[in-house]
Amino acid sequence: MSESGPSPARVFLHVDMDAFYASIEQRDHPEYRGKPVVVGAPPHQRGVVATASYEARVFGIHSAMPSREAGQRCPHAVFLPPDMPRYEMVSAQIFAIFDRYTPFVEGLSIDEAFLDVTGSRRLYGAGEEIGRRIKADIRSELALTCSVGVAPNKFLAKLGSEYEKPDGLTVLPFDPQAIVAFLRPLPVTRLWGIGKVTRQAFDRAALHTIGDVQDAPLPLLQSVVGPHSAAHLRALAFGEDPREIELDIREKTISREHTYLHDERSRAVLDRTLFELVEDVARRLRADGRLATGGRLKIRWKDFETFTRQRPFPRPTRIEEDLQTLAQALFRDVALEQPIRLIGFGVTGLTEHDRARQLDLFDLPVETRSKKEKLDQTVDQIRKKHGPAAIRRARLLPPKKKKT
Ligand code: TTP
Ligand code: MG
Repeated sequence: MSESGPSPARVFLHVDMDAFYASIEQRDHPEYRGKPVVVGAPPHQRGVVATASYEARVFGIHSAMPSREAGQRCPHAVFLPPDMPRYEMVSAQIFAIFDRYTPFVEGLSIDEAFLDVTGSRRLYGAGEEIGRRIKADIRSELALTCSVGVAPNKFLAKLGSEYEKPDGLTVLPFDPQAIVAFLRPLPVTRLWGIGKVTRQAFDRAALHTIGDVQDAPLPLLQSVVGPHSAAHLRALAFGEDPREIELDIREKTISREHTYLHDERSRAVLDRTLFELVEDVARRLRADGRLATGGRLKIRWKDFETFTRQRPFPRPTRIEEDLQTLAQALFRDVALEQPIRLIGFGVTGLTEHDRARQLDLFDLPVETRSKKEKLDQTVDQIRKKHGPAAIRRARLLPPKKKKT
């Protein structure tokens, strides 16, 4: 059985962006293209390399290496501080591309994900074709490259994406015998969960390749990694991995909308409704704890025709004022050609709090941002205690529409 032969029961993809932070910097600053680029701490300070461009990797520079050492290895490299808000934004765009091809997407980090495309093949072709399309979308829309592995399970898909980096597309065998043969010569370090200590234990037991693990009697494996892990590792050595995609069950958007009893044509009334909807979205976003990367306005006209307009925030945010500003800007651009039935606002591309938090280190002014967040929290607390009407924010009136 191969991907092109009888249709395999399950098909997984693993997609991993190439030199992610460094590639974004080279894309956005043409003068860095073709040059060794190191993203992370500067070479004369304590701190480490987050990632290095492939040109810098030639000098032996890699993630987590002290920047001082990177500076010694390649003094003419371009050193750049991480720009997390920008990388988060690109990450959201990449995940939006994955979402086109399957609802079963498991994000592993800012730049990699597993996709279960088993059910997508009817629409988009075999796994290899889906991998090709995703690469093409990422290249044409975001001007970035990634590496993709196509395989019957998650473990093998990840092996595949690492197999030919950068800009690779690797389809692993789907036939069990061919899988076993493919795995045999690979070093044991390719098995998941093999860290340094385990590796030494493997070395002592003369288990160097995945083939050695396949051939080892179970008691030997148990003596090396313990009874629980032994069965798991042996299964992996034979290319078996029963794990399913773990969905991030939290919604990626928070939105609210309002339908008028009578179609509305007064901009003042519409502004007011929108303001209150955004207030509510902001409150729910704060309770959620994540940051939004974009905002979306929804309008349904009297004749039921519906449209949405969206725009990214300058940086991921959960500050109410940012949401209001964006919502007003989006609505200001809408010409009221007919009365409105429904108006709605939502935030999109919600991203994890922790990861995005680091952005404050590099994206000043932190002071102002945290003051605004504190103000938002105080409003929430007062409302919780005394009810929603206890405090009203002064409405920031949208600027007058430019005469055209
Ligand atoms: P990786 O996918 O591990 O690395 P990469 O995308 O830079 O390079 P490639 O996949 O082509 O080998 O990590 C993704 C990003 O995560 C990376 O660009 C920077 C960040 N990162 C760190 O900040 N610290 C780290 O130790 C690692 C490994 C990554
Ligand atoms: Mg990567």
